[in-house]
Amino acid sequence: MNQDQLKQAVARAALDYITPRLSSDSIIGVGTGSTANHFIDMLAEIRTEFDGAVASSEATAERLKGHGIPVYELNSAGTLEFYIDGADESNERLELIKGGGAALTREKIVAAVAKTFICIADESKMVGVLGQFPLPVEVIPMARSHVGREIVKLGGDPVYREGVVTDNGNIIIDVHNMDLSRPIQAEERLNQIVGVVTNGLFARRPADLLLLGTANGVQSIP
Ligand code: ABF
Repeated sequence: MNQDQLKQAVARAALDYITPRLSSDSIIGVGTGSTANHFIDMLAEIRTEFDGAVASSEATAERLKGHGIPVYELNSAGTLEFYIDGADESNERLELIKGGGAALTREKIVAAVAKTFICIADESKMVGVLGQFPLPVEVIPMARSHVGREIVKLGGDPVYREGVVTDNGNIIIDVHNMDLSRPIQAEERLNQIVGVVTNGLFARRPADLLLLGTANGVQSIP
């Protein structure tokens, strides 16, 4: 199977996992990216079996609506049983790097609200130590230089992602070469920099379940 087929397989596994657990008033959190897009397309098959969805990005909201799936604002949604989303990297503890698609802030908010966060990813995303993938940080535009200098003090190499504006009107700095061997500590230190909105480490709130697409089938972790 190629990488896209692995993404489709984990999207299908997530659909199979949630379908028997849904009721007609369930609202599902839905993430962003190519793996999440496969999930959205499959979600359309069961759209009469749940109420609607909360989207982690404008792009996801549009795709959901395109399938006739009602999209709710998070503030009016109440409880989310599930949040299903991809990742850029995961370690064995299901601590993640996310935000390659620049949607990290809304993704982290939806993950915080959801009872169960199911991460869907192909096996290329599984790593021993997080950080091969540059860590995205969403930053208030006027704080760009300040945040960059503070990241250097933490041992990282900040790179401004040219031409990208997030759904929240902010910029992205990608952090290379920072020691992320203690992900919770790194997440908290980056959060303390004034001007940082969110960083892409999902360690304080990791995924609850990882469905990993491998050549031997979909692994369920833990
Ligand atoms: C989102 O999509 C992001 O947090 C992550 O950056 C990305 C994963 O991309 P893909 O599913 O396209 O590999 O979930």
